Amino acid sequence: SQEQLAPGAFVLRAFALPYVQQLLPALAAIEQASPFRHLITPGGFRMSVAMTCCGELGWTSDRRGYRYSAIDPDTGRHWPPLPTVFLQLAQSAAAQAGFDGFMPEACLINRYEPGTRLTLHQDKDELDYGAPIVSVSLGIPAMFLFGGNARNDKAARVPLFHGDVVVWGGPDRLRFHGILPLKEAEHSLLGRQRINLTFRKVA
Ligand code: MD5
Ligand code: FE
Repeated sequence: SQEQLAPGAFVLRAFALPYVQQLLPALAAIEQASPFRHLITPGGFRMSVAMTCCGELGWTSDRRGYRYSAIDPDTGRHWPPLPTVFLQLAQSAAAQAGFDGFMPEACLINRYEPGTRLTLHQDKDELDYGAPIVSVSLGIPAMFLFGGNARNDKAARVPLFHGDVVVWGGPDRLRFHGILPLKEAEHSLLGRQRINLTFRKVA
């Protein structure tokens, strides 16, 4: 099923389910090459979300700022390449929402455990705001906060479940958004965690 949250925001419920069996081993290999880590924000706070990346570019943060980089600062090596199944999923979801020819350079991988949250923010480190962002939810459920173009705009709450994909494009690409602290839960394949993949065209 397809829900439209806003003119440029589409929830594709269960869209990723046919890919899960191939996604999980690919994810395990990425984790082994570039392990999850808790990044430090420029303000000095440790993020409660654990993160890694794959693709030509990965997103990272430290006291000096946020940036995309071809090198994983924790390993000194390139990020692992984007697995074919990741690209196939991202491109077919983007096309389903009306964005043909989506070519992401980066896949950010966020890991949440019960209690983990992501405070309201905008994603503004990409140069090409015309391209969509594709987000894939796996594992235990989360409550997504979909805000407006100003931090204080009231945010809608959208539950996201295992296999759901959201595509943000056009006018809704720069909305404030976040994730409420996850409730205690266990998923049959992923255990006590939620994994979120976000595919981005950076440059
Ligand atoms: C998550 N991750 O569930 C979310 C999914 C992040 C992040 O927010 O920055 O890693 S991506 C949600 C998103 C991305 C871009 C635009 C909008 C939402 N939006 O305009 O609402 O871990
Ligand atoms: Fe974000």
